[in-house]
Amino acid sequence: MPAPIEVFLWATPNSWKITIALEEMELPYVARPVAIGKGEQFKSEFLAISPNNRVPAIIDPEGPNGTPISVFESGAILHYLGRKTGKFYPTDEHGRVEVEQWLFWQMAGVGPMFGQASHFRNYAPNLVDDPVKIEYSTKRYDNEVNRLLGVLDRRLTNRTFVAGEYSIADMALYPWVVYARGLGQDMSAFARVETWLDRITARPAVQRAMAVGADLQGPPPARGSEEQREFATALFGQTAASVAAVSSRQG
Ligand SMILES: N[C@@H](CCC(=O)N[C@@H](CS)C(=O)NCC(=O)O)C(=O)O
Repeated sequence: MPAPIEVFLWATPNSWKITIALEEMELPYVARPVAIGKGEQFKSEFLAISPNNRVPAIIDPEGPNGTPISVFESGAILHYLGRKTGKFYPTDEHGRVEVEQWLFWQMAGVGPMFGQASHFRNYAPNLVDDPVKIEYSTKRYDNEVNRLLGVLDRRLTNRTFVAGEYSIADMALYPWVVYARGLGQDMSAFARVETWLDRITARPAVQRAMAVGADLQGPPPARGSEEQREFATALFGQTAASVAAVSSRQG
């Protein structure tokens, strides 16, 4: 039995990409929660493996040549796990490029845009008094989510998965796209996306993966509460100087 991979995560779509891959690849792992709403991502031991102060990150004690390796950025982790196991990541160049372009599309488009849409819908209204101030941003990111769902829907015409066989590209997309159901979009306009989501949701490995850490995060903290102040400072007030200051205080 190989030593378990340590997965530094929180209850977030980027983290679930990795638990999905680990479950599907049948790799043993252990979850190491990082409470990002409380600022644990700034601790120096976490920054040593994830210098961007973001989850997910992994430590594989049995990395290349049997030596430990740490990896941050979910796309890099998925590539690493795909290469390590030879699963869900084709080795022929045509298949590989197909998977990579949709994986990069997720990393550069879907993740950031859906993330901002969620911020302006779920968090900003609790932080900004005047709703008019966030109207433009909310619309801007809602439109992007809508456009990207349209791209995915077109891509899934006559396809079961996004890039040939079920792959790390589907694993990267799934947790974000399933999240779009709660972002105010009319999903009936994206019937192929819905079918693809249902197909992946039915996979037992995906169900196990999405349950990991699901109990860690509740709803956004109440407006004006101390918890909300701590949460907003940890997550939305970050600058280079603040990260350096918090990290040196936390050690
Ligand atoms: N591009 C990164 C994004 C990771 C990311 O944004 N993670 C969020 C949770 S989904 C996080 O750790 N936030 C903590 C923070 O903002 O400090 C990846 O895909 O790994």
